[in-house]
Amino acid sequence: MKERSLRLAIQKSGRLSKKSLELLKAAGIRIDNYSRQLLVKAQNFDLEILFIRDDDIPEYVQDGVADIGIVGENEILEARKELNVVEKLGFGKCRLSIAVPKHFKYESIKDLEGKNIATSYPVILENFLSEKNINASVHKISGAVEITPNINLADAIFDIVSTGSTLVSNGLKEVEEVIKSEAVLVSSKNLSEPKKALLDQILFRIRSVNLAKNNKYILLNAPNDSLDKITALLPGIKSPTILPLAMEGWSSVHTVIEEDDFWERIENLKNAGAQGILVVPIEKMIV
Ligand code: PRT
Ligand code: ZN
Repeated sequence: MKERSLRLAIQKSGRLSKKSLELLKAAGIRIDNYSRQLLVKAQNFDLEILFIRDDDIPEYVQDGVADIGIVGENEILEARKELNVVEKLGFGKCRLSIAVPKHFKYESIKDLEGKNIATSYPVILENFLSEKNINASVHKISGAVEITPNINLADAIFDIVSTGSTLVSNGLKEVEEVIKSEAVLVSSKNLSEPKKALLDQILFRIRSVNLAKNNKYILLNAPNDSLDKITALLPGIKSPTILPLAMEGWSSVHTVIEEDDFWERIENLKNAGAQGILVVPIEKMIV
């Protein structure tokens, strides 16, 4: 019997859905007509996509109902499932923090002793409190955690924070950052060899896409007597390409630089004599 395709679980509708689909598309995996279906086959890759709630993804992947999944690290830690985290994906970034009403005189974690804390992530919170030797009562609440202190249901909350504006608009302040999280690609611990090979192919594509996103192709002109200074400022994948310009005494320099320290590097390049700097996005990058 032919083994079924590799099956990927992604969030059906929520904060990670759009980015997960965009990543598949950028990796050249085509899925048509996916609206409102639970399970869809990719057009041009031996892959099925299962659309489910994010809370269910860790369990489905552990049990082998899906082979791989895209989910927030927070959901994996909370679910305590045995999974392999294959790759961090760089989207869905947030932190999970403890927050208290803004007038609460908070000096240290000891101020949480004996308090009631509401959260949708009791496992992560209990681990943190026991690591810090704090006895507090943890109440599991499934939604709108941020309103509980205002209605006297809790003294503090533990929740996902991204910009922090939800906390502020509920009169709360962030006092302890417990973990950082982002979307990750996870896989079941017992994939068959053919499925592992498919996963490797997908992973190779995802890495090329994400690497390209974090890098820019840069072209600039420089007088030949500044070339040493300029190439010293450019890391490149190997080393920069240098081509003579039609104008005597000038060259064109091409290389790849990382997005992170981009502006700082451009500034240094200008100071070293670079002119006509062009910066171009890269679509895929294979190293
Ligand atoms: O229906 P389903 O169960 O699939 O979805 P869900 O409602 O449980 O999850 P969803 O779609 O809200 O979030 C999915 C994942 O996105 C989370 O598990 C996190 O890994 C990640 N993520 C990233 C976030 C946020 N950022 C975020 N800001 N998840 C939730 N939030 C909430 C947060 O709780 C707060 O109440 O957004 C609100 C606004 O945040 P501020 O700080 O920007 O105001
Ligand atoms: Zn959920």
